[in-house]
Amino acid sequence: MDIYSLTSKVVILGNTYVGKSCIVHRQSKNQFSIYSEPTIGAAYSNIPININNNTVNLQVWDTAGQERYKSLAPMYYRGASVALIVYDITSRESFEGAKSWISEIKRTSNINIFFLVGNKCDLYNTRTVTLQEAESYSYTNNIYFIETSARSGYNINNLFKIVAEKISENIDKDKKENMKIDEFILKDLKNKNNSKFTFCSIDFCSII
Ligand SMILES: Nc1nc2c(ncn2[C@@H]2O[C@H](COP(=O)(O)OP(=O)(O)O)[C@@H](O)[C@H]2O)c(=O)[nH]1
Ligand SMILES: [Mg+2]
Repeated sequence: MDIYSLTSKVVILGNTYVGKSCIVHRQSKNQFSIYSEPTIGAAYSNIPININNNTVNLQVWDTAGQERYKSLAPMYYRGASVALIVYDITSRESFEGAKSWISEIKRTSNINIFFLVGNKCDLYNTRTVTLQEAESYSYTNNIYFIETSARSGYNINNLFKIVAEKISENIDKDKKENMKIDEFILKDLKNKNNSKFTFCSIDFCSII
């Protein structure tokens, strides 16, 4: 039985043709088609992931080629808690694109969980972006990094599982912080019962 079930908006962005729609399709339908049709309109897929008996519903928003128009992007990532920024490991241009997506989203949103996703790693023979370069960029910018292949399915499950884990960890952290305040109030109430009056205002509690 679920202890909790939560829904979180996840946005997938990056240059056109890097495999964003195929990644979502592979995870939600376990299928891959080389004749990927452009998404019609903005589409979201609900991807439920089980983490320690809790369900994290990832509401993954994919664009329909509007990623070409960067000015439209904030419409997609508004309210999202995680951003997956995809590039194609055989296209240096798409890696540079991913970096500019990351700085743009950091500058204009509250999203603080980023994943840099190097897709098409089945084409490793023709890669132009090395693992080391992408790892070092991610490390410096404090974001997660993973290489995937929507074509073979490599690391696709892992990617969505780690995304759900990070969302769940964030929720747990918030819960623990709230608990600290509750415990403090409880302790104070006990003091009151011990006859000495102690005043505990919420403002005071919240800065503990
Ligand atoms: N070899 C290979 N091709 C891929 C992979 N993922 C996507 N593609 C191909 O890349 C093209 C663009 O994919 P699509 O998902 O439409 O890209 P989007 O524009 O980023 O949504 C399509 O022809 C896909 O078949 C992959 O992991 N490996
Ligand atoms: Mg697409």
